[in-house]
This record gives sequence, C-alpha cells and structure tokens, in this order.
Amino acid sequence: MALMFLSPDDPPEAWRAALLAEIPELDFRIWPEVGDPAEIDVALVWQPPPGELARYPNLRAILSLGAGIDGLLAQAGLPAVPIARMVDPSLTRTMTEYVLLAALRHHRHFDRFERVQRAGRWSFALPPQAADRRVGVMGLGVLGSAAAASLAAHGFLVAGWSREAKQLAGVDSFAGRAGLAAFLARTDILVCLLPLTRDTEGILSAATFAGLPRGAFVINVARGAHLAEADLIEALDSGQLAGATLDVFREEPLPPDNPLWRHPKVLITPHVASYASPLTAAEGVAENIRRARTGRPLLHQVDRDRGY
Ligand code: NDP
Ligand code: OXD
Repeated sequence: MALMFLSPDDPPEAWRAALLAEIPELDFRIWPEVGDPAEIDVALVWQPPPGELARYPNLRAILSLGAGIDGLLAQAGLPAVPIARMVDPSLTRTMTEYVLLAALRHHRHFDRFERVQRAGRWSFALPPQAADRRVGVMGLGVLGSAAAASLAAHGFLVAGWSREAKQLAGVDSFAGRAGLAAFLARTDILVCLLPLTRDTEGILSAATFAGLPRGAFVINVARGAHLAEADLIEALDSGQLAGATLDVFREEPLPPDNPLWRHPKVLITPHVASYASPLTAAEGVAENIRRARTGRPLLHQVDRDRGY
C-alpha cells in the first residue's frame, strides 16, 4: 500500500512531512518515481496527465489537491473509485481574503483610481457606504459561504445563490434557476464561486450581465469556463459592467494575445485566489487515506453525477 503524490503546483516535500506527522508509516511516493503501479492504493493529485490514473489497478481513492474536480471528472478512463475534493481552512481563508480584497477594490473605486492615475488625473469620487452596496455570491458551498459571511461581517448587503436554499446569518438566500433573476437584479458586485458543471458552464454570459444593475462588477474566482469572455468584453465596453476581476481562464496561462490582458476595466490574477496548506490540510487528507483503506465513505466525497 502506497500513496502517490502527483502535482505540478504543490510542494511534495512539505506534503510528505505533513502527512508523515499524521501517519508515520505512510509510504509516500512522488510521481513519476512511484515504483510498481500495483502498490499504489491512494492518489493525491492535482492536474494529473490525461489517462495517468488508469495505470493503477489497485487504486481505492483519488484525493484531489484542489477544491474543484471538474478537470478530474473530464478525464477519459478515470477509475471508478471514490473522489474527495480539497477542503482546508487555509484554502477557505485565502479565498475569503481574495474575494474581500477584490470586492473592496471595486467598492472603494481603487480600480477607477488606478486608471485615472495613469492619465495623471485627479478624479474625486466618494463611494457609497458598504451598507448600500449589494454583493451577490454564486455558490454557497465551503468557499462561497465563508466569503459571504466575511463580506456580511464587513457591512455589505450580501446574498447568495445556490441549488438549495440556505440559512446563513446576514446572507439572503436565493435558490435554483427560479431565483436567479431576482438574485442578479439586487447585485452590484457579483462573485462566482460555483463548481464547473454542465449546469454552470458559461453562466457568466450576456444574459446574466444584462440581469445585473447597470454599472455592476464581476469577480470570477471559480473556473474560466464559467465565463463567456466575448460577452464580458461587450458588457464592459457598453458600460453595463463597470469592471471585472478574473483569476481563472478557459486557457491557462492566459495567452498573450487575449484581449482581456489589455482591457482597462479588467484585473487579471494568475489562478492564485486561494491555496491549500499542507500544515492545515494534512489532518483531513490523512483521515481520507484511513477511510479509503478501510472502505469507509470519504470526507467531502464528490457526487460524480452532480459534478461536484
Ligand atoms: P462546494 O462544492 O462546497 O460548493 C458549491 C456550491 O455551488 C454549492 O453551494 C452549490 O449549491 C452551488 N451550486 C452548484 N451547482 C449549482 C447550480 N447549478 N446552481 C446554483 N448553485 C449551484 O465548492 P467550493 O465552495 O469548495 O468550491 C467552489 C469552486 O471554487 C470550486 O469548484 C473551484 O472551481 C473554485 N476554486 C477556485 C480556486 C481558485 O484559486 N481560483 C481555489 C479553490 C476553488 P448547493 O449548496 O445547493 O449544493
Ligand atoms: C482549486 C483551485 O480548485 O485551486 O482548488 O482552483
């Protein structure tokens, strides 16, 4: 029994140390030096090469190093074993930081001040009070509900949109397609924290932007495929949207010729909105290794049919 660690982005030695502190006898192997594939029973992965996971005949579980598992589910030949997504206090905290920062940047006109500074212009404009600014969070799961709570604690008027209605202190709940129009109509700053599924792909579209009040802002920290990029540019150019903060893109890295790079109303960050820490995530991952090895349901197990 051995765990295979495979990620182009996460630090293997930090993960090894954190997991060995939880399970001292763990056989931790770093891809591609994994030895006999038949000995691998748990895979801890982010963006494995297509088809790679099909090479391990005795795999019992796939533990994702990311919260979003759309990339995994899209892989042909993915073994039919349970998949768990990443839930980690550091991942949640860093996402909350990012969303709050991006919302405040739009709310306090920093985006506009950055533009006018480049033109050497003094442009006096006071923002509304936070209590008069309506933020709407699409997706009220682990990350969306934490971000919504933090925005509400900051004084914004916060609502969330999810499949099922929620009860969250200080957050108005809208649910399902039937609740979408009313949710958008009351949203000045829209935050997308949905998983990418067949139901949510392309949801940040011209129709959605048209449903927002004129001059709204969009923050996409979920997946690039949620966004129709041409629709966003059109909405920004027409003034329907006043600005956008984008962390994720259909193609990453974002190609140099993509017009979003040069759009004056767009801030681009390179898929860094949030990140897990081995120190805080290891406890949950170790519990899932034990569960996989004893045939118990995983924590944060993905529903493959639902897609998240
Ligand atoms: P969760 O699975 O905990 O939450 C998903 C939420 O989306 C739930 O509230 C769910 O509703 C809602 N939802 C799903 N489908 C629909 C739908 N069709 N209509 C309305 N609501 C829907 O996910 P997380 O909060 O952990 O993560 C969200 C996403 O954030 C990830 O999937 C990933 O893509 C992205 N992410 C991005 C990162 C970055 O650095 N940019 C880092 C980490 C994650 P319900 O509660 O009713 O089921
Ligand atoms: C994730 C991500 O899904 O980093 O965790 O995008």
